[in-house]
Amino acid sequence: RKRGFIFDLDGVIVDTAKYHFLAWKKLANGIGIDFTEHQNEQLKGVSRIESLKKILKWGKVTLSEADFNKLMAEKNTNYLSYIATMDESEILPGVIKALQYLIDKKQPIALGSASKNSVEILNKVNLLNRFDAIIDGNAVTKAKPDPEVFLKAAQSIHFSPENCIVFEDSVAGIQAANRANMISIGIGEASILNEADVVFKDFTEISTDFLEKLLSV
Ligand code: B16
Ligand code: MG
Repeated sequence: RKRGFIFDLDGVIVDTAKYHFLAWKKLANGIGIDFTEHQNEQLKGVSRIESLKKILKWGKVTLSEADFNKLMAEKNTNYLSYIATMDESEILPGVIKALQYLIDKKQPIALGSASKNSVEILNKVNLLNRFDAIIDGNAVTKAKPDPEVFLKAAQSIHFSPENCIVFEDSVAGIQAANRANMISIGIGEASILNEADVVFKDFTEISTDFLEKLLSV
């Protein structure tokens, strides 16, 4: 039996949160706002524009539209300078094995990410050709927890939502998958991702037996 498998990018396939952190911290500190790892956690799965709005709110800073756009562009230039250093060694443990298992079983695989840099990142880590479809921040108008990104991903691989399985590391992303009526698999802390159907610490905990079971439920 076939299922549609939808992977989030940041936090599931690669750990780009550390680069987002460095770039957001530089931006925030540059306008006199503190920025902690804890705050960075709250930006996971959140779009670039919503992330900057949150940082400004935390720092009680208001900006003109022109300055807002300038800072967003600067943040991305800075972030991309980190992305430029990425290679296959940054793929999170167990991910390639799981992808390869699904490819061998001829299961369609789509990306469902909030990032507008997803193609660039997948290229750097040499995974672009493993995906049948890429739905990312460039293809959607509504950010997670809105289900748009996952519904479009399902459509792009021609699967109905209830036959799709989503791997996600963010609370907003798990909510999006649930709202899309898909099976949600959390990657991270069970206490944080408690709305997911099932949670694993990382892909090394996901056995091929488990993936096989997903094809038969
Ligand atoms: P960009 P995901 C999300 O990716 C990140 O988790 C989030 O921290 C980031 O702000 C967002 O992408 C937008 O990324 O600035 O590259 O467009 O987890 O949905 O793959
Ligand atoms: Mg993520």
